[in-house]
Amino acid sequence: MSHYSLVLATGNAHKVRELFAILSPLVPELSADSIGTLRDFDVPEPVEDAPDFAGNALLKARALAHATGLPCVADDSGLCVDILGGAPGIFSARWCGRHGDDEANLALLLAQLADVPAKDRGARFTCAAALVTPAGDEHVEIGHMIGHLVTEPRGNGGFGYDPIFIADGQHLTNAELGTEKKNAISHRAHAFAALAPVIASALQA
Ligand code: ITT
Repeated sequence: MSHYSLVLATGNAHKVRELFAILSPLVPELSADSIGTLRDFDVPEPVEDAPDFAGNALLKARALAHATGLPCVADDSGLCVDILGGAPGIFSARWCGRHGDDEANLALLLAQLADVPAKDRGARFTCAAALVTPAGDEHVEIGHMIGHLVTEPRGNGGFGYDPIFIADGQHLTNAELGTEKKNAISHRAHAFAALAPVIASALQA
């Protein structure tokens, strides 16, 4: 019998850290040791073959809820660049051809945008936050963070494309902002703020 009351269906350690920080104040009944992650269970990660963020978030949460018998939360997220028609989008984690190579993904995107002037470098992060309960209830919420891309990476915080993204109203990249400020305005924070009441009621069920 597991002592977890909620499981995060993600293998991305950066996301796990951000999700802990975002969810703890929003769902106070969740203590750190009541939240498990994909790493705590011997369950293979599902193939993310849905055509959109919401579909991929749901399939990740569904697979783990089915395997663990616990309410599961998943995040599917990515960077959508205006001039690329929304790419990398759902392919953000594997844009360079390998899954999870943040440095190579960022370098390839910067090279692709080398000749694009500042006025055309609009982009947004999108996050789909999904909850699936063992009874089969499913919920998804979408959050965005709108901004633009700079030409050189700046800052050591965050992960993924954070060093080249400046959110509207900011002067620093997400990687320079610091965790607290990023978590106050991020796509992930918006999506999970909307999902938090649903998570709270699933925990009471
Ligand atoms: P899981 O599927 O196991 O959750 P993943 O890293 O494969 O982990 P996604 O398929 O959702 O997750 O891809 C997310 C990618 O989008 C991530 O690898 C980054 O490249 C980018 N990304 C998402 N949120 C980001 C953020 O807050 N800051 C920077 N890059 C982000």
